[in-house]
Amino acid sequence: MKEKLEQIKSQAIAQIDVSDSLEKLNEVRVNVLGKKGELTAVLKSMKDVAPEDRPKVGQMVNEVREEIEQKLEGAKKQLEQAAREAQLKAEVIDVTLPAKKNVIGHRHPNTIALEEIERIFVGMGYEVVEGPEVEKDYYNFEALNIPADHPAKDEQDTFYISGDILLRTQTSSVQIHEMEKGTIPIRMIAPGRVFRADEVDATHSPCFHQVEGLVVDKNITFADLKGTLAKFVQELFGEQTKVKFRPHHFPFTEPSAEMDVSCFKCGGTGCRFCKGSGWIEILGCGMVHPHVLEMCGIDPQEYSGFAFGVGLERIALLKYEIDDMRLLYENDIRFLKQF
Ligand code: 2NM
Repeated sequence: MKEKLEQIKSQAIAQIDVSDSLEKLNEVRVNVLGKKGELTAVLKSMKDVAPEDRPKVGQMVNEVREEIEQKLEGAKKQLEQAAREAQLKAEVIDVTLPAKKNVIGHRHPNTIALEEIERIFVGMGYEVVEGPEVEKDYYNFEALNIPADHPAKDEQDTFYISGDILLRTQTSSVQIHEMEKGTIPIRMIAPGRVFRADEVDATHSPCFHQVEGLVVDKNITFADLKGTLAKFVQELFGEQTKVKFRPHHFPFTEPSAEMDVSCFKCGGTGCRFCKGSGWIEILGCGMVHPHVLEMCGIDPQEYSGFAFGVGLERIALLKYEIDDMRLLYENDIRFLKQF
């Protein structure tokens, strides 16, 4: 019996010594100390030992078990320590390596154009005001002198959320809210996203951006409108830029006009860029209709104002000589990086 126990012990210790993983150590434990293990088998065969020898044999079995357990525990600690050291070694960071470059994208041409426009108007004392993209029919149409049966409503057909809630077709609704507050003078621009039921092509998108401007005060005249907008495009396209006003019609302004700028490519002599005319259409404008002022609670006898609206994409396409609006919405970094 003694020899048998010695043999189990030395075999187990030899196996523990060559175990190079926690799994292998556990195998040894199961094979020797487990329910069906060799040492357990010896214990089970105690009934064959003479009764007077049993305490001695029992003690021997326990000693061998204890020794093997201690050996197992020691080997386990060593393997765990080695694994920790290997992990630490593998995770060493070389702080002298050059850092990875973050790709942080590029400002969108719309953003560049908007920031330029904002800079110009803020420089003239204007406030930048934003408002909701989802609007009531009243603020998008009715308050702008576009009643339910007005043909301009067809032209600006939009997306309805429900009966009288819609996606705004212009940012003028922001100006209406501002006028309703009744704090005059007003000098503001309202940039933002607008929506129209338009098919996508090189110059149209159902969702685009506008910047609309509004000034309301005593004694505001068309001369103020002309001077302000001339200054604006001279800052935007260059000091030599000339402006031309053509009579137009908008329901919310009277009189109304469209403004052209002299072609900044050819200087007005005519080229491919301006289709030979020397002029490029740039924005719509006019004197705020007395009826619009009245609906906002402003007395048109005491106050007057001018307003204008420009398409941000149109400015970006012109300024950066991009010939297809769809390029602005693809967000291809190789395209965006050029501006
Ligand atoms: C344009 C053209 C002309 C305009 C009018 C107003 C308001 F709210 F005062 F009535 N805001 N913007 C306006 C005037 C917009 O866009 C082509």
